[in-house]
Amino acid sequence: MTDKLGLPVGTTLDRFIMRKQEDFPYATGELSQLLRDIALAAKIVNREINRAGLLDVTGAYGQQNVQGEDQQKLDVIANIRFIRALRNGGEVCTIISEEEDEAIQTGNTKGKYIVAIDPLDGSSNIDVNVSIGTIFSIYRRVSEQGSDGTMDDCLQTGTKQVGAGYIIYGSSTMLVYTTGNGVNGFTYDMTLGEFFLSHPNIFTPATGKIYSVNEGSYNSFPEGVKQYVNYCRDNEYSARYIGSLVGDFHRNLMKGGIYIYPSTAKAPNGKLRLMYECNALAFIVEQAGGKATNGSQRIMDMVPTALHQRCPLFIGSPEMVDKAEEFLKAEVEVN
Ligand code: AHM
Ligand code: MG
Repeated sequence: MTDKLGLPVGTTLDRFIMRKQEDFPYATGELSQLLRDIALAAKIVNREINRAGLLDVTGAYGQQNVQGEDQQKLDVIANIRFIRALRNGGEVCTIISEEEDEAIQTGNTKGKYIVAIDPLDGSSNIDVNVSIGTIFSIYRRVSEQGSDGTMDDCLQTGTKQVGAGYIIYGSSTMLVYTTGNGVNGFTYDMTLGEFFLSHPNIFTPATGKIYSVNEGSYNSFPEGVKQYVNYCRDNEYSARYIGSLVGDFHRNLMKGGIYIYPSTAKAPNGKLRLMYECNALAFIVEQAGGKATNGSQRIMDMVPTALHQRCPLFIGSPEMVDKAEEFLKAEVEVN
């Protein structure tokens, strides 16, 4: 099995990134280096996650451990690790993170790139040994190099992403990413400390039989979403929802399915964030032949107005997303 470049399964991530770069004669190698920085931080975070139960890093931030030291929650640790790796790398001028209120200037004013990151998604699963993930998007800055990144650099539409990916810390750890030329997945070999190409050229099935939505909130779903969920039930689809977006998304990407986080009474704009979660996964799913919308509009066309903006998300196999949208459209027409 090979990827689009003919690289065989078992190729290391480093070699893979290098080969991709060779295909662009004018590439400076900065994006390649940035991806390596992310992979390095992922290895470190993976190590912390694997030892979580032993390290007093689970539980709420602000608590103290038995030695009276401040505990750091794993998502705070992950945030620190990724920011440090990106700052040390030098290619990124500005980072926006789900864990930070404001944009972080790295001080690398010559850096060409902006990174948007959810360092550790699936907070409710962190303490209980269920799959969690990191999600990232990479943008090219629009302002001149030589100063800090601006709000315009940070608030670009999803179509401007030059790269996006996620790391899933699950039964094995995988890094899946795209730079706009297909999606490839790499599995981490802990004994060698390397990611190896294991899932070249990922394509998602056009349709599937898995739906992932928090049905506990069913009563406050919009009518169209209720009807789509009823349609899934009537057709005996499998409900699969672990409450870790990366885990639910990854399963559906591989097997065919739809993930939905609609607007609810508690979360009128949905819960997920456009810049840290939705755009990256939308880019990946589209590159894999899938679809991502907010119910009526393509996620990657949404114009962001705030760093922490939320939006509903319908993502996965294209025919399933289309079907869900049909129900939503019918609801709008009735009203
Ligand atoms: P987080 O960024 O605080 O971790 O929240 C995002 C997570 C997603 O991973 C998951 O799909 C969703 O929240 C689950 O939310 P809910 O418990 O409302 O179903
Ligand atoms: Mg999150």
